[in-house]
Parts: sequence; C-alpha cells; structure tokens
Amino acid sequence: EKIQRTLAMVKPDAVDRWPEIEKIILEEGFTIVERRQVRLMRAEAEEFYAEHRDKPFFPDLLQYITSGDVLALILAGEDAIGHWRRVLGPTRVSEARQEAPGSLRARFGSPHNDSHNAAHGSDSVNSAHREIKFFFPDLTLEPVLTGEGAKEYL
Ligand code: DAT
Ligand code: MG
Repeated sequence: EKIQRTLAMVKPDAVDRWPEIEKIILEEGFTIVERRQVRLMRAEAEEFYAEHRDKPFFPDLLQYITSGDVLALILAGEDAIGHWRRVLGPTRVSEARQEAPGSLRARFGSPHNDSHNAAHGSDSVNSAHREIKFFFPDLTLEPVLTGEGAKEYL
C-alpha cells in the first residue's frame, strides 16, 4: 500500500558481509534500486550526520564512518523506512543483541563497540529524501504512490 524508498548504508566494518546482508534485504522483500560503494571524506560525513554535530560521540562517529568504504543503497518497498529500521534493530549493538538477536545490528555489529552497528537507515520521509539526495545527487527518481494515491517524491 504505502510504497516508500529509504536510504540504507552498510558501514565500514560490515561491507565485507555484503553477500549475507544482501540476502537478508532480498528475503525481506526490498527492491535494491541503487547501490554505490564510496569512501566518505570527513566534510561529507559531517554533512551526513549534521544532526549529531553537538553530541559527545560525534568525533568518534566521524572517525569510524570515514575509516573505510561504505555501501549506500536505495531500498524500496512497502513501509520501507520503518521496515528497514526494524530489520536493523536497536542503535546500540549490545541492546540489539539482548532485545533483537536476529536483527542486522545484532548479527553484524561489532561486539567491541556499541556504535559500530553495521548499518544505517533513514528515520523519516524527510531524512530519506535528504540522504538519498546526499548519496545519489544525479539520480532522478519517479514519484512513488502512497496509500492515499498521493505522490511522494522520495
Ligand atoms: P540510528 O543510527 O539508530 O538512527 P542515531 O541517529 O541516534 O541512531 O545515531 C547515529 C549513529 O551514531 C549511530 O548509528 C551510532 C552512533 N551513536 C549513536 N548514539 C551513540 C552513543 N551514545 N555513543 C556512541 N555512538 C553513538
Ligand atoms: Mg539516525
């Protein structure tokens, strides 16, 4: 009913687990619309995570996310934004392991660092729009139909 697109990002530690992660994405019923492997420059990472710029963990987050290539993905499907967040599980790896052991963050996140949590997902329609534009600035996407028959330019 409510078809959306979301931006998923496989973080540096988990990029070599891509075959397993891709399998989960497809089994969950997502369509992989686009995929791009990229190493973020520091300034790009600052822009992507701008909402966290005043958090104490921001320097570590920038260090981590620029430490190697990431895989940026556009995923499409029913309720894709919420669905992908549920597949990810809780932000902190230790919490994911406790509360959602089958989740992607539980399975592929680092046992040594709670914030090395394997993957990212947009948290709203607005952030999905912004994050898709961030990684795929040249892409023109057709509007998706929402449940009400309205068009969302995601
Ligand atoms: P999410 O990625 O689940 O949307 P977020 O937007 O709050 O979580 O934070 C973005 C990333 O920053 C998160 O994936 C890992 C890192 N992070 C969040 N909270 C943290 C904390 N308290 N300590 C260290 N890193 C943290
Ligand atoms: Mg977030």
